Amino acid sequence: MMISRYVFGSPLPTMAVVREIAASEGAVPHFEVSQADGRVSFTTVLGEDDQIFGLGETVRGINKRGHLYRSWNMDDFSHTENKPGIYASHNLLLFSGEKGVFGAYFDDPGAILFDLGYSDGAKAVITSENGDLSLYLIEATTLTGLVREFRHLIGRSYIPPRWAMGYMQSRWGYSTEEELRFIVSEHRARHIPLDSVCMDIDYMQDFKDFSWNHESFPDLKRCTAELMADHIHVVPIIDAGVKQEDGDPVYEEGVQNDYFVKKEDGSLFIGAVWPGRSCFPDFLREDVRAWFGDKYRPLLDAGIQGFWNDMNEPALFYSVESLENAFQMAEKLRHENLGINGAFQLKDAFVNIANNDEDYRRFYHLVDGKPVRHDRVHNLYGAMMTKSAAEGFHRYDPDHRYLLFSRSSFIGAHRDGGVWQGDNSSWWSHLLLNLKMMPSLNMCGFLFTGADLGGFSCNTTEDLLLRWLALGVFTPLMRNHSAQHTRDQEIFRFRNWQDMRNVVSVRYALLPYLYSLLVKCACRDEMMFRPLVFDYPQDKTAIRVEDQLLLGDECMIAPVYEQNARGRHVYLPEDMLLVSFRSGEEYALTPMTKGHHWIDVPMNEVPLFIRHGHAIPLVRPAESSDQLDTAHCTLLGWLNHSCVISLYEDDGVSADVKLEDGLQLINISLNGDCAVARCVGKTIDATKLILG
Ligand code: MIG
Repeated sequence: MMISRYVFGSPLPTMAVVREIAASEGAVPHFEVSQADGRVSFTTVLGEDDQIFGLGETVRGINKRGHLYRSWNMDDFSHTENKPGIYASHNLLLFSGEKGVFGAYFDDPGAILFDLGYSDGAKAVITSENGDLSLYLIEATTLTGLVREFRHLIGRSYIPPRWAMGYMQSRWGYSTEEELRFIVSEHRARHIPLDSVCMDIDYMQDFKDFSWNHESFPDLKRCTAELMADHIHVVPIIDAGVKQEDGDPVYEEGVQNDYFVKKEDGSLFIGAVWPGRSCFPDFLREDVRAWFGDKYRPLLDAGIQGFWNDMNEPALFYSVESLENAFQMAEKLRHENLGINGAFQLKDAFVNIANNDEDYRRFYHLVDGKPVRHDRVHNLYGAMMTKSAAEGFHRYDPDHRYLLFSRSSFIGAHRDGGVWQGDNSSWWSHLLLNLKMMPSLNMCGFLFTGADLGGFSCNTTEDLLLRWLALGVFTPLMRNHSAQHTRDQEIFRFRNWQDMRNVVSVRYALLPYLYSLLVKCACRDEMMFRPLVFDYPQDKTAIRVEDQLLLGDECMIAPVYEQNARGRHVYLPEDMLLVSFRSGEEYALTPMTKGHHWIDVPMNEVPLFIRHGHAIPLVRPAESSDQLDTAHCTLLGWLNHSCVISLYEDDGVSADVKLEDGLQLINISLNGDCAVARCVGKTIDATKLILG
């Protein structure tokens, strides 16, 4: 048995895994188990050089050893190193060391503490705070093998439509049809490729879910149709909280049918988000998911094909109760001479009204008809909202792929949609954090992911956006998004927009390759992005590299992530071809040998490494993914023998994805100093291949 399951307490359903595994009895391998105060802890001894991977979307390094993390989905817009976690709970750990590898998945929808060599450097202690969980132990001989086993357990990853891998422009603040058109035309006029524009909360009427402002969007259907004619998809946001307002159909139906979460006394739990006082659908219930999922219909009818779901941790600005407590505290302190303690008490009384632990204990879900206090299942909320939307889209149109990405997630949601990495900042360190989250998310099944390019909070700089786009070229979700009141961040706002445009064109040249890779990885339970340790476990240098990643079986990426740098150090674990892209059509090729190198990376270049013996296809860039000509391609690579490469291709939209049906084989034969490539239905230029 490659995966075994051990049960503690009475686990609540999470829908994370799709394969049933009978519970094992007896001692748990690898861990010492201890139970106290309702908690259960799992302790494993770490060798001096052991590494720990996993935890999906969170802060800090790829190797998680040496710090404390906590699974507790949280709307935290400051992704700094001291944080225990952010919006997601991905409770997978992979241990790797002298004695081999093993994996552990803690299937628990409540809070879990991961003390990974923090309190005691030689131990990892994982504590389930509720003590009710299934622990899955995964055995394999390699890290890649562990991931394949685990991914098989949790089911096939979400596959977006191909257009979703085009460039997206977003900003919190776009509020009118004119504004969307302006953004699009500024891209089109400059030939900056673009496939989608996102609408943030300002398109709504008073921030009410599924409404839109009819003054700003007098005819949404016509607007989306016109933009679609220009190959642009409009992608609106939907928030978890439903405005409490008489007359609002979502609110009224929710109340009538008892679809919102309630307090112990049976009254509605009221928390505030954008629209002020709001109610929260009990997404853990199937009937509520079906109801909410159908609410997307009017927007779908208006021609919308994709959504992003936000605030689904769920985020709470305050609850009626927490606000009242804060006012009482303020009242109490009002006439006092506030010294250090009093002053902080007053301030904290208000700061703590948001996302307060006590509020998450105030309301209940119905699980199998029985009330379950929210904190016990907290980390599932976003995933169940994603499921609700995904199932709604499927009912609406079972024949087509949909675009969906969420802020909060739990393992299981990787089958229904993607995730964006939340409110990062326009900091260079967050470009690197974006890179580091990619493989961790991939391990947990989330392939369609990316971060807000250029950074969400704070003001970006030209060079940061340019370098960040050069990483975004490779991430499946390639979206420029920024917060209200920050500096304008669209490419066309900048002096060096041409360089940025050329960087985006690299994405379009690679798009068929990247989409093929995503589909293959989804269908084969593989990672698109891997840390070097996965492929070179014996290479003492490679196993510690955290600022380069393998991409597919063919490539390695090494973005520049420091301001004013004009190059960087890279470690090549084997001979590779450096492709220095100046655009999707212009590039220099430099064969390089295994070892340490300094590479120059001028501001207008995107570096990509291709492993010796491999090749990838490149198409002519276009201004939208629909306009790409995939019948013609150019191969890039460095080959010393004939080979066959495979490429998955389909219409990019039909729901049913079967890998076998879309795999095309490109035969490359080398004859002396000449390469010839053949593939049915394609014209292939093999003259750029480096031979030898
Ligand atoms: O409290 O909708 O992460 O992308 O722009 C902020 C406004 C709410 C958080 C999302 C961000 C979005 C913003 N939202």
